[in-house]
Amino acid sequence: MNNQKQKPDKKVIILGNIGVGKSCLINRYMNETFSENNTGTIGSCYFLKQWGKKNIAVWDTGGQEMYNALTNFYCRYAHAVILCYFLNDRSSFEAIDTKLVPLLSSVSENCLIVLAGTKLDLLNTSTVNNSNQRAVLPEEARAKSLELTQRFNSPVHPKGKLPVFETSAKENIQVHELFEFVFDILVHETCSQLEPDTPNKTVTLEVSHSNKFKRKFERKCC
Ligand SMILES: Nc1nc2c(ncn2[C@@H]2O[C@H](COP(=O)(O)OP(=O)(O)O)[C@@H](O)[C@H]2O)c(=O)[nH]1
Ligand SMILES: [Mg+2]
Repeated sequence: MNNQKQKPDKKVIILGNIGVGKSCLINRYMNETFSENNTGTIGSCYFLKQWGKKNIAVWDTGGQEMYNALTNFYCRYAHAVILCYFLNDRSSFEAIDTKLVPLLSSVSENCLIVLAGTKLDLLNTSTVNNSNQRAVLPEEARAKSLELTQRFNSPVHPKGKLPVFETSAKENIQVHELFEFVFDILVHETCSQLEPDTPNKTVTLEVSHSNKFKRKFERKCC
């Protein structure tokens, strides 16, 4: 591919426990494909996407404990991190605090942190059994997102949209929206940050911007 020779301007990392569906999200977005028998990711690999005038590298990571040191290394200077959790597996959501956030010590200043619940389609199946029950409520994900946005002083979307998505790579739900949300924010670095000492409960993400900025932001990229 031609753009693989170009140097990336921005770096996005996708993290989450093994099997949450990281590689399938990327495959759905990049190739419009989905595989029921996706093979595990060894170490890390990246894909390039041109967005506007920027080249954005999206790094896929293994998720296994043995790759943690490697993942920590790949997180260096990341401009955005997508933290994935399986919507019907509580432990994968808890891993955000216990396992994933500790890997983020070397990300760029004001790194964008996005939460992505995965396999939404499994919650919609008619044969409801325990394994298909939702284990993470949308409001819990929103609260976690606000906490992380403050902690990392992440940029805020000009329309106040929270960086939280519930996705299905299989049924192509919210996958393009997820990646394009990230890319749009990364190519427009003038997004505002939350005030560092703003208490959680009073945070409003409805930030206003000049019309000039809005026009720039909403312009369709490639
Ligand atoms: N039903 C369903 N299965 C999925 C979805 N995304 C991934 N999977 C399955 O989950 C397994 C692990 O996916 P993979 O992307 O390799 O996980 P990774 O280890 O996080 O990269 C594979 O068998 C996929 O087919 C989804 O949106 N819906
Ligand atoms: Mg993988």
